Amino acid sequence: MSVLPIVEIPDPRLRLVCAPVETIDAQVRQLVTDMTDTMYAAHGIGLAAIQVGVAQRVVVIDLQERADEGEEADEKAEPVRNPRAFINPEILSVSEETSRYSEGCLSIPEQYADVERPMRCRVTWLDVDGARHEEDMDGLLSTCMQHEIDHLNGVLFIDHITRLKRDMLLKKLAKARKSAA
Ligand code: GNR
Ligand code: NI
Repeated sequence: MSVLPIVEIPDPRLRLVCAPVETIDAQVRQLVTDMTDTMYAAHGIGLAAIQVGVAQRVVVIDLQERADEGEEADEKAEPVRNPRAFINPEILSVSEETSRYSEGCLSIPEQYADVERPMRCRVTWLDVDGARHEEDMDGLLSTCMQHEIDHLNGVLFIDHITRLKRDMLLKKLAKARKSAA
């Protein structure tokens, strides 16, 4: 179990286009394990490999949605962990309809902005055993997957907002870092 340090802006590695995984070997599986540990430790719902400094097309996601809707709901229940790994994920198609979600990013700590994206997407990827999958995604999973695939291409959620909003957000981040230092 390894929790890895998370790369934050303005680290230039976050702007790299990551390379596809050629062989799913023990090293890739260890990366997936470490990324999953890191995502949970940072209380994120997703993580791309470049956020731990590895320029490969690997993503982990766990929306940590409580699977307890119903009469047996226990307010104190731990969220059910259901980590998913996506190797070489690709968007096959997106819906015309869009949605807005207040996004955050572990590489841009504690800053949030509304981002408009296609509401649904169809995604293909390989799992850690090399099996290919295809799935229609919507809701938060669709948003998160698009956010993570952006990371694989060197794109951050702040690239999707107006310059005015981006400048304000970056100023707030600089201020927060200054007062933390
Ligand atoms: O933890 C995260 N929350 C989140 C909220 C809305 C849209 C996307 C995300 S992903 C983010 C973790 C992260 O930075 N992944 O790259
Ligand atoms: Ni992110």
